[in-house]
Amino acid sequence: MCKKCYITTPIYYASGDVHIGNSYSTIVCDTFARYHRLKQDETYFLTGMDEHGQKIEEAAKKQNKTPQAFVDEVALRTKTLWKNLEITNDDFIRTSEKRHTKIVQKIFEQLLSQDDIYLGTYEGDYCVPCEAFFTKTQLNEDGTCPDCGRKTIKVQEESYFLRLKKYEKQLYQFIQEHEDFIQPETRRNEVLSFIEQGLEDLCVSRTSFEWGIPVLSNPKHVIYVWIDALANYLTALGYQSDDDELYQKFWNHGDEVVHVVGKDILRFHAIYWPIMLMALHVPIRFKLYAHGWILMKEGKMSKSKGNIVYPMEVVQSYGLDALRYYLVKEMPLGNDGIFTWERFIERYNVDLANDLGNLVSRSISMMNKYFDGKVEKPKKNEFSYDQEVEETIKNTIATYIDSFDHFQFQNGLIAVWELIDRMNKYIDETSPWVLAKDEKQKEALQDVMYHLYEGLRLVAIMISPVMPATSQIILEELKVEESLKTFSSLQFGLTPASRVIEKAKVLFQRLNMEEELKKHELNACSDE
Ligand code: ME8
Repeated sequence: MCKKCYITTPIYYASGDVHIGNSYSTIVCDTFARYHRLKQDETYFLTGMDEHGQKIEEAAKKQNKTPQAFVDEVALRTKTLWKNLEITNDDFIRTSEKRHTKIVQKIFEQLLSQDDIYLGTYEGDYCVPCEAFFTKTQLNEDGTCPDCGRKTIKVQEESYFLRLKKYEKQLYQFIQEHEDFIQPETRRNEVLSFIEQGLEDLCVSRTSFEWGIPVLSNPKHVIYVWIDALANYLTALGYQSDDDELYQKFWNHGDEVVHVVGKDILRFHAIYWPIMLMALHVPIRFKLYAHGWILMKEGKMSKSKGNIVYPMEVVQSYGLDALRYYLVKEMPLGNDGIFTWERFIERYNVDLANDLGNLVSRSISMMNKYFDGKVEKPKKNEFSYDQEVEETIKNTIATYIDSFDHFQFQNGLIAVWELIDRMNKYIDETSPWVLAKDEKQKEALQDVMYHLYEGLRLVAIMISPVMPATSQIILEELKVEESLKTFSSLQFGLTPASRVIEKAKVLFQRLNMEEELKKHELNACSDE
């Protein structure tokens, strides 16, 4: 079934370079996009940058740059990073682009004319040295600034507000009626209980800084963060522009719209965004997948803790697929995962070098040794294990599809690695080196090779959204023909015959834990 799917990442703040934590959002979205393309779904994958706001204005000032020049540089570095991580996004939206700012102004004016936005007074606590406003809940317990710890002062500022209260009931009902709107369920429950406490109208403009989209009818105000940022999901599709073909296709008439967000920005997407759409009379077509954080040993990654890991650091030492595998596999949807070099190297050695790498090299070497690289479909199964392996393959494919369809990549990969383990065990059970000594066992030996060949072919297809390069190498080494690399060929026994490459590449070279940890200037640690 061919579906039209629109997949988005959060747009990243251009206040600094993206690290391994934010890259996680992009890598899982890329996995999802690649999976949909594998299924032959028509897929549109969007990522981008959130370029306005006081923090960015300040960061630019510190570097003696205009905010625009500052964000231009960050955007360029981010685009290059996505290219290096082989992210297959179809578009890269920047909130300082005209195509975005024009429509955001239009949306704001529409909401204003409908009285969904009104002019009021924002009262808040302001930290003078930090030049920042804070809400009551953001302040330290003694009322001081959460950033610098100094006293804050009460200030009033004329601001526009978006009516959230007006839509509170409608939103609550919508979430209750659409069980899969917010996933996983724990996050959905959090949002419902937040709404139950009552919503306050949201301040959506500021007069205290300039780097933002001016309100068209009152330009001393700039549109404050969330209306600007959230609208990217529509402006990138050409919503309300002269060319809204993508909007019509992927939003209005699309089959699946998925916004992937970290847990810290779930509320904005689960509350402000649907309310904005309700007010704009745009259908709420999206589902939200909220993921947890990648934590370091010391907790969340932060510049002050000095524990930030940048993705290229990992890629340069261990390759892209190892990074992609680790991030996708180690993070259960909705919960936090952990990144430590020790854990990363352990997974690299066990899952990639030992389990997958060995299976590929052992299998290809035996196919060459015993049959000159030729593999043929056997007439019958020779072993009781054959049936078991076929059964495991069938179950693995079913679990994989069900998991990947529902953004549960970790479960899908666990199933694939169980199959890899099963095949490694199958080699031990059938002992091909013993069969090879007896000419009468030739068909039995051929049968074993075929099961390994098919198992590997299917593993290679299933890992392709996560580890595209590794998948491609395995498929090439097995000389799988194009028609048998597809989603619809995820089935045991479709290969009539093949001739594999003479010698397999070492996919993942085993690493020495101590040496690697030394390189990262970290001591071996128990990370949990
Ligand atoms: O929030 N582990 O941008 P952002 C996993 N501009 N995810 C992490 C993470 C970590 N350690 N650290 C950050 C913004 N993230 C807004 C979004 S969307 C209309 C506007 C995730 O650059 C975080 O949860 O601060 C968020 O989903 C994303 O990176 C972008 O964060």
